[in-house]
Amino acid sequence: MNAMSLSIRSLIVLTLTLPAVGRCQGQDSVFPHKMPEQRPDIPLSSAMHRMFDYPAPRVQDNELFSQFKYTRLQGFDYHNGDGTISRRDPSRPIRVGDTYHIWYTRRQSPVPPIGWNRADEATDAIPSTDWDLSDIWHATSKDGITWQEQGIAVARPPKPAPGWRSVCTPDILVWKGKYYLYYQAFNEPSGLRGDLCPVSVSYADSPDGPWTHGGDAIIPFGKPGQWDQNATHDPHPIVYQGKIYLYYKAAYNKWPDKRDVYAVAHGLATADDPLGPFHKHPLNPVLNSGHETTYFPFRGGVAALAIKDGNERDTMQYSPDGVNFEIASCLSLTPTAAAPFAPDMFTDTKDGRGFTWGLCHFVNAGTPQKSYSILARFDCDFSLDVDQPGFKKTGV
Ligand code: AAL
Repeated sequence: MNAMSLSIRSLIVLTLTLPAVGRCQGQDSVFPHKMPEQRPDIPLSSAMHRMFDYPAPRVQDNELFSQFKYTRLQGFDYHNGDGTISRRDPSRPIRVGDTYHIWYTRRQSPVPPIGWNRADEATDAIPSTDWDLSDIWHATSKDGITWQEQGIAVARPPKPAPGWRSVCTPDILVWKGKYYLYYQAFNEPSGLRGDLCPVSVSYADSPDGPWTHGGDAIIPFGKPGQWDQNATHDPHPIVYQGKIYLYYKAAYNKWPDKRDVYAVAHGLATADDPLGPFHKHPLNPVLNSGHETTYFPFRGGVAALAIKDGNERDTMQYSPDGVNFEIASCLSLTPTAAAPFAPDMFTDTKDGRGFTWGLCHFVNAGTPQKSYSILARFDCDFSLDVDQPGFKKTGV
């Protein structure tokens, strides 16, 4: 799969054409068109009835629709896929000078993970899941495709400090010239109660470190019975309205295996200081779907990509205020753990311009017995400034 490149253009896209729905042309609105009025004298099926509830254009043909092209990254060694090394959950890339920087979960263990359902057999050397026994690593690139691994940014602290078992799923904030990494801190193997973990933070004067521990449990769990009582995961900060807007995920009823009542949602916590305190928004949760968190400033509001989990998975959503999200488009083959390179994600812009690429991960790259994940690049067209060839918003 050297320089593997899967082109979504080769897929046939079925285009639903509604006569009164035009192309997106407005400069100020994500939803510039209205559906035609429903005619009460014409009987409708359920499907056609609810069509009139949707703002138009939806599904595709608007500026928050795109397809995705995936490219394997160069420069990362995976030990010939024996499952003993894994990279996943990349941060969003940032550009400093002429260099891109990323941070990510990196597991290197003598054996591949044995599986969450055997977590009670995990030891200090045997990982349960792919993100157990991990550290946060740093890599750099000049072109976003070929990467040089630079080494550990944030290591597991000694037991019993929070995160001694695993630190993973980082994301980055640049705020007033300093760099902040937010990440999950595990005190037990994933699959036991390890996943019921909160967020820690470390900071540095340079993307090259050194990183100083800045706090634990900075997004506290909700009270018993609340949606985020057990976990605050996937921390994902942007700068919006002069504040740090940190989105996070809580998965409830994930462990033990009660998948019939499993659900995910995303919350928002805001702060004036990267080390906190963070204040949870009273309307939390603000997104009802998405296994990981992907948010970016778009026009005057905030857009969010919901992937993998939930009734609204595989949608791009838009909110005029960072809180009240509506589906803007339905997407196919979305990037998992998407981490876009949006140059204005920390500039407190009032006119977010979107992005054309980012990083993501593919899980289960190996066999079930030798499981590991790889990082990949995706290209797309959620940019208001750059037309990506081959990603026309009208589809194929
Ligand atoms: C990821 C993230 C979180 C979960 C696990 C590791 O994709 O959602 O980090 O805990 O899976």
